[in-house]
Amino acid sequence: MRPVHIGAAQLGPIQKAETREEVVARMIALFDQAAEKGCDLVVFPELALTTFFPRWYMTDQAEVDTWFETEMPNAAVQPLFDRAREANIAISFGFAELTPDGHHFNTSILTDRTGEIVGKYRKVHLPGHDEFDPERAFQHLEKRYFEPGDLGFQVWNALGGVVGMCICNDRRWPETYRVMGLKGVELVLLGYNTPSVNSQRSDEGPADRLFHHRLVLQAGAYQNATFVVAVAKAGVEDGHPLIGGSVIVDPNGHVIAESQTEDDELITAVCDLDDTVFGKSTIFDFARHRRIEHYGVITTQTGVVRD
Ligand code: CDT
Repeated sequence: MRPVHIGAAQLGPIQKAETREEVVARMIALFDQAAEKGCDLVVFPELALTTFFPRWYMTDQAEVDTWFETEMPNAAVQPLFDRAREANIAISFGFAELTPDGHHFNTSILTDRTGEIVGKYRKVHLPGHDEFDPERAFQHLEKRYFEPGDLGFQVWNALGGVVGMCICNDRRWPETYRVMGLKGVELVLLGYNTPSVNSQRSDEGPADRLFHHRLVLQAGAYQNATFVVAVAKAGVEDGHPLIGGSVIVDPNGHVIAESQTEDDELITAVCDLDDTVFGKSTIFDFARHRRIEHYGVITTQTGVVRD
């Protein structure tokens, strides 16, 4: 048995005017609930410290940069790191990263139980567009404000297992899970900000959005025999709704914990990482069953090319 007690700390909406200090206080309140329950790890959403700013079109780079963190931890977030270290609990959360040499990434980190950052992931699949799009009901400007991540899909030895991270839109791509699966991942952590409606078609609403969300998480977990923990920033941010639906999925693809609200809400599950062994050694024993001679186009082309 390799049990890891995991807390998925969903955040409700963060309004544009809310400060990082206010948000970190909410994160600490969720963290304390998780500590009370005996969690080993607490996972927070994508861009956890601010509103989902890529919905706002900005032309002044100085204004854009106000949404980014130049250090991690920094003064605003230090109280969360301190609390985590005192409680001997690992944490993971997402933030906008501005590097010393001027690069902008949509990033998440994993700490160990002492509050040391042991893993960093920079979002690879950036959705949306890079210029103002008057055809859309609202903007999604991740391609404007971020560069594609340059670290790939790494995994880390942590909490007695093999842990990987991805962020939001990455969860829709099977390659994300498979690359980590090929590195033996047993626990995938991800946060997300997913609008409840499609900005480009009015007939795709929250039910479809939640269906697609669960579909990809459950498939990714099952097909790679891994736990997946997906944590929302949810609710209505300055008039723009985001889905909830934070879940913990087991290696059989079953949802074993799910949030019920679109507010700050903690869900927990004890995940025995040994539950990944059966799938990895039978139907998804990659070494025995994969046929890589037929997979070449996966890494040599992006769009569709007819035979
Ligand atoms: N944050 C993020 O990646 N959101 C996307 C929205 C896609 S629609 C442009 C998602 O895949 O949930």
